[in-house]
Amino acid sequence: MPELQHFQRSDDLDWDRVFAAFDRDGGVIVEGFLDEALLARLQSDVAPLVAKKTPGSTTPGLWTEFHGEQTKRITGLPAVSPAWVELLQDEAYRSMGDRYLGRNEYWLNTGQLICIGPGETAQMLHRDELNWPHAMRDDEITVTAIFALTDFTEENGATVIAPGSNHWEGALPEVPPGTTCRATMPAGSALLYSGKVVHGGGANTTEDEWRVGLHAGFCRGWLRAEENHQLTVPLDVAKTLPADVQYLLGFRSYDPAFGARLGLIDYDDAGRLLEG
Ligand SMILES: O=C(O)CCC(=O)C(=O)O
Repeated sequence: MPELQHFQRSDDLDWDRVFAAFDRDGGVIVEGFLDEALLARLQSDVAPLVAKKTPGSTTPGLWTEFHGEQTKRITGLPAVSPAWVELLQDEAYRSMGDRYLGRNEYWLNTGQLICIGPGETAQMLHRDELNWPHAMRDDEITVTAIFALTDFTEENGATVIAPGSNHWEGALPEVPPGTTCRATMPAGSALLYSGKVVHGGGANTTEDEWRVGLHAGFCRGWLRAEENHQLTVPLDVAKTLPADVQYLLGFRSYDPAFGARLGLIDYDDAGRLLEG
């Protein structure tokens, strides 16, 4: 039975070993990624949003199924969760982006809560990089963390993942029986995974348990992000955020070392709009 390697976050965790497992399997679990205080603040920041939201997608067709009829998805979190803004600056989380996408060469793709409710069926298996089929190439264009804000169990919808499928040929390969496992992990853990690994949300077979995950991916700065942060985060709020978070949300222009500049205003850094 395939499985993902688990690590425990600590000051002396060897992150090269973590990323070696990431490279081999396409995903890895780091338990204790969020310390207890940050986990508690995240849970309390999002609780009112989760309570207010009704499950299901407003987009018809395939998306209704993909988003999940018994799943609540909530975006725009930097505007309402100081704990999420803090996590966006976490050194270990950012080291995943720096390593695979290049320092300052990526922005936030998604920062969405995915709350899988009782009765939800398994999501279609997919690769995140299929958001940008024309940009797919050998190296990563997107990498993601799913932070567990509740325990993730086989019963409540822990992510289904095919370890090693990051190396499989083809855009969306067949998933042979027996090649997937579940990313079960205690609350506070993070599943870090490749844009190339085949995965999907799991079925929730419980009567009354919600699986709450924070799906937080990075993509290359020259790609259009899945979430439109500049409309979900009001400008007044954006002005109060740390500069590197403003950059991650696209309120500052993409300006990698080699000189390209994207997302400009009056041919200058969009960040000037945040000043004064
Ligand atoms: O919530 C999960 O476990 C995975 C969800 C996912 O992959 C997606 O919605 O793109």
